[in-house]
Formats: sequence, structure tokens, C-alpha cells
Amino acid sequence: MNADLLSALQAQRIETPSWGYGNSGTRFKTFAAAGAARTIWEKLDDAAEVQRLTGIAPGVAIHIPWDAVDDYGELKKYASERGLTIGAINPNVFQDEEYRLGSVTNPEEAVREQAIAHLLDCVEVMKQTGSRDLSLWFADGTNYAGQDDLRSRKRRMRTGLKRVHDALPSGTRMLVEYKLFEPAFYATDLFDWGASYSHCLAIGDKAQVLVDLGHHAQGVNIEQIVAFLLDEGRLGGFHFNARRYGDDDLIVGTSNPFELFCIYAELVYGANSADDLTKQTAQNVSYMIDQSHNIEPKVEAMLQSVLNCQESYAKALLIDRDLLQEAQSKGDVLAAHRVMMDAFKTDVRPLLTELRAEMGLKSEPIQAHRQSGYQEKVARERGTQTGGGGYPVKEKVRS
Ligand code: AOS
Ligand code: ZN
Ligand code: ZN
Repeated sequence: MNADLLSALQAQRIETPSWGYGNSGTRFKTFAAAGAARTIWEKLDDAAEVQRLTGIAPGVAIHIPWDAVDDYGELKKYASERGLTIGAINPNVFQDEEYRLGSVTNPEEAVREQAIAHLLDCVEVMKQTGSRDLSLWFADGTNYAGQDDLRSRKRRMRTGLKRVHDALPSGTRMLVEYKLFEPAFYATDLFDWGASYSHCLAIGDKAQVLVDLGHHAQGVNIEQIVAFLLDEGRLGGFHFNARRYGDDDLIVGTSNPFELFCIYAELVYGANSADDLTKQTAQNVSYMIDQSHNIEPKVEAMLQSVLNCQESYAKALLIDRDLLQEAQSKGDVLAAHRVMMDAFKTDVRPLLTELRAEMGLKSEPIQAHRQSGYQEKVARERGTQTGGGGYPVKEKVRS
């Protein structure tokens, strides 16, 4: 393998979400999984297993209050002892009773202030964990025409985002995540990339757009959104997952691996761009997974997600850019398309086996995980907890 390819693959990073290791479900049912993590400490233990086998997933995004602790210095130390770092901080302004009609867009000022106070508390957490990103998702929206004034809600969102943006320490960012619908069913206040983008432009340089793959209408060309935001210097990061119909939060790369490859292709183009803004933006993208593994074994599902991202990235690195640009400049449509398809169709498993040998890792991570007995061990130690993994258990369980 050539040195550039090797170093690019070794430098790849995928951040896993704490909430992906706990029980999760749909509004119909949460199937409790034996050994599912019950606390942030156990979630970090599981993330350490994924990092042990891949070497490219040291970051763990946490969710407040689901993962709130008394001492974030202790949490940071616990993570570091396992080769991990605390990644993005995800506030939660969608589960308190007061947020029924929205958080920062709520018609009641007291509720807006409550939400902003929580977001500012999460900025304080960032300072203690040394996190770069404040990852903002709002369930805010309305269910019926006329329920609230849509322009007033837009302005409340901007005011709230601006107050939090201006409290961010230097070197940190807010990632503004949009979503077409759900849980609101008539209008979502941050409904598409344009809404996030325009708020980011208005509130300041620390604001960037977060693209969650499951947050678009059917058929939307996500890689085109990625290219546009890269070129604008406003692509902050991703929430990777797969979808068939809605925000299904399935294992990334399982329903449309070609889309994931095309997204990585834009990021590899961007990171090699002659345009400084695009290049710098691409090199600072946060690659985060955001999934809910409802019927799959938690750690193996997360491992598969990381490996699917690794495979897509490896294929994207193989695109012959000179050949592609030559075909594009000649308007040779099919030659250009074939350059992309040649890379996508390449079996990169031998390449990744070679990479893992270079990194001192097992060549088959899934098999190594299954043979390690890790899943059986945590099932024995943790048992089966009912309820969603997002909610902290009553007793403070430390492994
Ligand atoms: C919700 O659909 C969003 O994707 C959130 O980013 C995610 O589910 C999680 O709650 C993190 O806030
Ligand atoms: Zn998301
Ligand atoms: Zn989502």
C-alpha cells in the first residue's frame, strides 16, 4: 500500500455516540438487550472495545443529561485510560415536559430561557471535557397549520442560537443539525440544510451545519449538499446512519453504500482542494455516528458502522482524480462515471487487512469481537436492563 494511502486510512476518525450502546427502541417498543450499557461508564467500556478493534474510533459523543456526571474531569480520565476522548456534547432540549411546544422557539419566554440555560450549561461541560463541538438538535416544530407563527419561531431560533454561539470558547463550534420532520409533523423549525445554513451565516463563524443522513426527504442528493457546504466553509460534521424510509438510524452503509461512498468522495475531493476554505473545512469535519440499534447486538452494530465508514473512505481514496478531471473537462460523461464506479467496485478488504496489520490490529474485527467473549462478559455482569438507554439508571453503577 502506498504511504499516502496508509497514512490517510490510519488518520481516519469516526466518533461513536454514547446513546448507541444503551437500549433504544421505537415509539412502539424497546427490546432490552442483554448486556446493553446502563451508564456512561459502561458506554465508554463498550466504545473502548470498538476502538480496540478498529483503532479509528477514539472519540465518544455524550448526551446531557443522559450522560451527566458530577465530575467531568473523572469522566475524561476514565475515557483516557481506555484510549478514548470525550467528543461532541449533545444537549437535550426535547424531553422535559416544558418543551411540549418547543424549546428555544417556544412561545413562552420562560421556556425559551430554560432551554438556553441548558445549552449554556452544556457549553460549561465542553470546557471541562475539552470538547470542540456542541452538537445541537432541536425537536422544535408544530403539528398543525396556525399553531404558531412560523416567522416568529424562526426569529426565536436565531436569537437562541446567537446567545449560545457568543458564549462558545475560542476554538470550539456549534453544529446546527437540521431534520425534515419528526417529532413535529407539520413544520420543523430547522427543517433543511438551508435553514441551518442561513442561521449559521447570521450568527457567526463558530456555527457550522451538521448533516444527519436520515434527515432528508426521499431521493435528496446528500453529497451535493455536502459539496455545497464544503465550498461555503460551513460543513461542520455528520451524523452517520442509514435509512430506508425516514430517520431510521440503522447501521450506516447498509441501505445505500453508494451514497456513503459519494459523500466520502466529496470529502476527499474537498480535503485535496486548491481552495483553502474548502480544504480547511474538509479537514475539520466531525465524522460522528448517530444510530439506534434496536434489535442488533449493540457493540457489534457499532463496530459494523465504523467498518462501513472505513470501507467507504478507502474506496473514495482510490478514485483516480486526474483521470476523472480529464474526462470531466472533455465532457466524457461515461468515462467520468466509470472512474467513480471503478473505485466503488474495488474490493478494499485486502487493503484494509494490510492496514490492520500495519496498525497491529486483528484482520477481521467482527470475528475478533465475537471470539473475544466481550459480549458474553458484559451480559453476565450487566444483565438485561429494561427501558431506553438514554435514561440514567437510578443507582450509580460503575464498572
Ligand atoms: C434526532 O433525530 C437527531 O438525529 C439527534 O441528533 C440524535 O437522535 C440524538 O438525540 C442526539 O441528539
Ligand atoms: Zn442526528
Ligand atoms: Zn436523527
